[in-house]
Amino acid sequence: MIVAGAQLGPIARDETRGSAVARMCALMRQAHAQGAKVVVFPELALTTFFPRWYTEDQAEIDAWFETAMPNDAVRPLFDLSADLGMGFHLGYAELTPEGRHFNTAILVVAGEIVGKYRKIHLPGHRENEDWRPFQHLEKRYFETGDLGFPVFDAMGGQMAMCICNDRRWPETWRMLGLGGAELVMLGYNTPLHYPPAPEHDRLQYFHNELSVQAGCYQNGLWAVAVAKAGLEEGCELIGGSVIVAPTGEIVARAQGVGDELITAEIDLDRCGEIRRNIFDFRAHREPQCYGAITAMDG
Ligand code: CDV
Repeated sequence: MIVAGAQLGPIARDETRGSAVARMCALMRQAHAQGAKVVVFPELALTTFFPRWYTEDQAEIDAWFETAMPNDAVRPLFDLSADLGMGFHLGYAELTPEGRHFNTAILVVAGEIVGKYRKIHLPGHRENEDWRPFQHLEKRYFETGDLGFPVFDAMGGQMAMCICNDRRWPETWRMLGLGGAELVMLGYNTPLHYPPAPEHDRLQYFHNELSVQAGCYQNGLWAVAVAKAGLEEGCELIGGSVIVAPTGEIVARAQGVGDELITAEIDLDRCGEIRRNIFDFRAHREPQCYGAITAMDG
């Protein structure tokens, strides 16, 4: 199958959801014209990355969240997906009827939601930290995801999702690998500048690729990892969207930091190249020795 990653350039604070959706519809049409069966959009793709601002006003925060999916603003994407018979992955801020807040991603196939994931590894902090040039308040505005690491039978394969910071954690990839995932879709908003360790700024693109390539290789699966990129409200976000093979090789990579489509022809059966060999879990894993992974947090 051909898969696509639709990197988005910055979304301004005052850009409407309708405008972001129109940009994504254009990219979905382009993906379809190139034969793609599914297109992956980034984390929190409907709005600017709002956790960079501190507020105690819950109504102000809730305005960044979606209370229904689809809703009127997002419906054009669902309609286009149905018209084209295409799949898409979308990240958005979810406010449930019970008042719970999640950083969420969905997989939609031909206009129907077939899978949902809620981000488990929430980076950043809870309180305003004046010394930072921008905040990263995911721990304040979201709850830890409560859906585990599900894998969905869709589009002729085993589909899974994770979100941004999740990609840095080997536990994420192993859970998805053990669940039988063949294709992992993920979006990210990664600032180029990491205030707690600015000496790592020069490594941001490398760490993105390192994490995704390692996850793919060590679990024998494909990934499409897609950025929201560019200078967004004074904060530089990395691009570097990639499609990675089960061998860990990058087969497509975005060149810029704006709206940009990347595509690759992938064969899900190639997961077996790794899973039958070096990472044959059943033959070689020793879970009785891994107790600390679930017994300890640090
Ligand atoms: N949106 C994110 O999860 N961003 C984190 C940053 C803060 C390190 C990331 O892992 O890219």
